[in-house]
Amino acid sequence: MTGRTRERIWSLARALACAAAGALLVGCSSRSEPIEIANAWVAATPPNATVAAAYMDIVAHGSDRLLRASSPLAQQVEIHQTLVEDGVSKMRPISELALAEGETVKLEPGGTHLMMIGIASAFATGQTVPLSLEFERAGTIELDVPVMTHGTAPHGSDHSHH
Ligand SMILES: [Cu+2]
Repeated sequence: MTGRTRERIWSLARALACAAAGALLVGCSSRSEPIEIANAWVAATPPNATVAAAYMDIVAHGSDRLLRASSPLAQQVEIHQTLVEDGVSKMRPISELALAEGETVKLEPGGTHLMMIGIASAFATGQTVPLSLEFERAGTIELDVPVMTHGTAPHGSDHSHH
């Protein structure tokens, strides 16, 4: 058994133990995943759209940087910031997104988001969109992101289970 395999089994065992103990106990959060993605969604688009925006919460357990993103359904995916200049809201591409340790970075409407440019076809509710995020340290994380409309999209972890 390699050290890496042993490490994986150990972290699985710890994750199971944590789940049994109640996953939200302080000190019980698994540190095996350097980056966690939560509440990811892609906004549904009008029928003839060529762009779509993706949103999510990125939790970094160590400092990291989101270097680039891609999707087989878009020609390119840019990291965008929304800025208000002279009262007009504008989007501007940024080359990377810094993540501080322990911080949750929210990609949300009106703020930072991923812009999918040159999408193959419109995105409708019920569909999922593959997204690949490349982090400097955590490596590549593949996601299947549900398409939602603004009204039904997740707003954060305070939306707990019923
Ligand atoms: Cu944008």
